[in-house]
Amino acid sequence: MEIIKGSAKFILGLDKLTQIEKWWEQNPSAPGIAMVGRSNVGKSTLINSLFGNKTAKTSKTPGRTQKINIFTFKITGLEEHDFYLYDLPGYGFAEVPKQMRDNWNVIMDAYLRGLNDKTLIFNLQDARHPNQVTDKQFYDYINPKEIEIFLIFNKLDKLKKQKERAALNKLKPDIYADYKTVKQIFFVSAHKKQGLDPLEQAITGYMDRFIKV
Ligand SMILES: Nc1nc2c(ncn2[C@@H]2O[C@H](COP(=O)(O)OP(=O)(O)O)[C@@H](O)[C@H]2O)c(=O)[nH]1
Ligand SMILES: [Mg+2]
Repeated sequence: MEIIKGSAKFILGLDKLTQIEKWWEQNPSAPGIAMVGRSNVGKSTLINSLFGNKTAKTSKTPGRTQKINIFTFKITGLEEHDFYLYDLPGYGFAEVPKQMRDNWNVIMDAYLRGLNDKTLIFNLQDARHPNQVTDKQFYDYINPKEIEIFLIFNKLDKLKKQKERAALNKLKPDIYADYKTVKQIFFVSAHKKQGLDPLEQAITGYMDRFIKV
């Protein structure tokens, strides 16, 4: 099974509490994946690498508007089903204005309150700078909600030395121990399209299972 490249279509952007509540009311058991991470960590690049080159551009909003952008996508062999991709608002802008942080919380709270058990949350982090302050804050925020997270370390191509990669790999047991919400860890370069096969297999495998329950 594969994600059909170019099948992703932007359907809508949500930035209001009532819109998000309405979305979950109308789509209570929609199977999908959601991407969240610090700004600049490579979310758009990963989305484009997984779903086809022009996917994330469709949703490009000027400035720093924080929105949940929703796409549908298709998987080979499961063409009759629509799956959902949620590009969640990034966190951890430098000098983030308080108003924006508050807005992020409002949007994310509404999204996570309605979240069904058929949506996988992927948290992207920079392989060179794992576990930054704002990443930790994200986990502090997510922990009490008992939500499962799939952690993706991106920009692996920036770790040139085998030693650096080995060091990152050695963090794995600590991460699983420290963050109970982390269920799987992936290492990728969205830019160089490296390490994407296991990630894509995880996505298609889960979507396949979700439509059968
Ligand atoms: N070297 C490298 N650069 C990357 C990778 N993924 C993204 N980038 C770069 O990081 C910057 C931010 O990427 P973007 O996808 O816009 O991040 P977003 O803010 O999380 O959506 C861009 O300049 C990308 O080209 C990667 O795997 N390797
Ligand atoms: Mg982006």
